Amino acid sequence: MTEKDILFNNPQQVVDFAFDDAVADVFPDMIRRSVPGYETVISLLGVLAEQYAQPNTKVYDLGCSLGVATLSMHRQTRTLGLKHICVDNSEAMVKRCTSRLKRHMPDADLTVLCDNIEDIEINNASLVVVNFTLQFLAPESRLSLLKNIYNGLLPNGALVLSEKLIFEDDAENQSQIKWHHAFKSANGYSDLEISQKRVAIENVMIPDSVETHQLRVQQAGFKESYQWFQAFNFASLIAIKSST
Ligand code: GEK
Repeated sequence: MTEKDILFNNPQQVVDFAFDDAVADVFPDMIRRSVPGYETVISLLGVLAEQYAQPNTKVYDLGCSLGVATLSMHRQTRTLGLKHICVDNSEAMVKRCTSRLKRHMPDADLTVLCDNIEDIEINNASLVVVNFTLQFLAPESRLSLLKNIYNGLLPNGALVLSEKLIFEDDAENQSQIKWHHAFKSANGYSDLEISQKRVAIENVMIPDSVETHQLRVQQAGFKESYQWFQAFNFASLIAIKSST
C-alpha cells in the first residue's frame, strides 16, 4: 500500500514543486492519479524493451523516480546480459528506487545513480527511456541531452520519450487541459488541489508540443521517429537510430 497524495489538499502558500521525501512517499499514488495512461505506458515500455534491448548492452532509465519503468522492462525482456542504469537527481527517489529494485529484481545487473541526467555518460545503449522527465529540464538544454542519447545509442537502438504536451491549436490546447483536469477530478483531486499543484509546477515543468519534440529528435540525429501513445495531453514517442 502506498500513501495517498494529499500534499495540496489544504490552502497553502504554494512554493515551487520539488521531488523531496514528502513527494517520494506518495509518488505512486500521485503519478497514477495525475498522468492519464501512466500505467499503460509503463506496461508497454516492457513490450518495447523486448523489441529493442540487445544482448550485452545497457538500458537507461533517465529520471527513473522509483524505477517502475526499469522494473517493467526487466520483467518483460528475455535479452541476455542487460545492464540497467537508472538515474535521478532526487536523493529521496534514488534511495527508494534502489531498495525497491534490489528487492524486486535481485538478480539483475543494476546501477542506480543520483545524478543530473544532463551530466552522465551514455554508451553501449540499446534503449534509453526518458519517461515524463525531459519536461523538467530547461528548454534550451533539451537538445543537448537528446544528442548525448543519440551518440550513446548503438545502431538499431531506441529512445522512448514520454511527455506532457501543449498543443499549437489554442482551442485544442484548452480542451486537452480541461480533459486532463476532468481526469484528475475523476481520480479524487479537488479543484483546490488541482489549482495549487498547477501553481507549484508551472515554473518547474515546461511542456513542449509534439511538433517541437519531433523536430528536436530529428535535430539530435534520429531519422525515424513516431508517436506511439497518447492519452489527453500526455504522449510518448519512439525514435530509432538507423543501422548505418
Ligand atoms: C516513471 N520516469 O515513473 N536529472 C535527473 N533527474 C531529474 C532531473 C534531472 N535534471 N530533473 C527531474 N528529474 C518516472 C517518472 S517523474 C515525472 C518521472 C513526474 C527527475 C525527478 O527527480 C523525478 O523523479 C523525475 O525526474 C520526473 O516512469 O513526476 O511528472
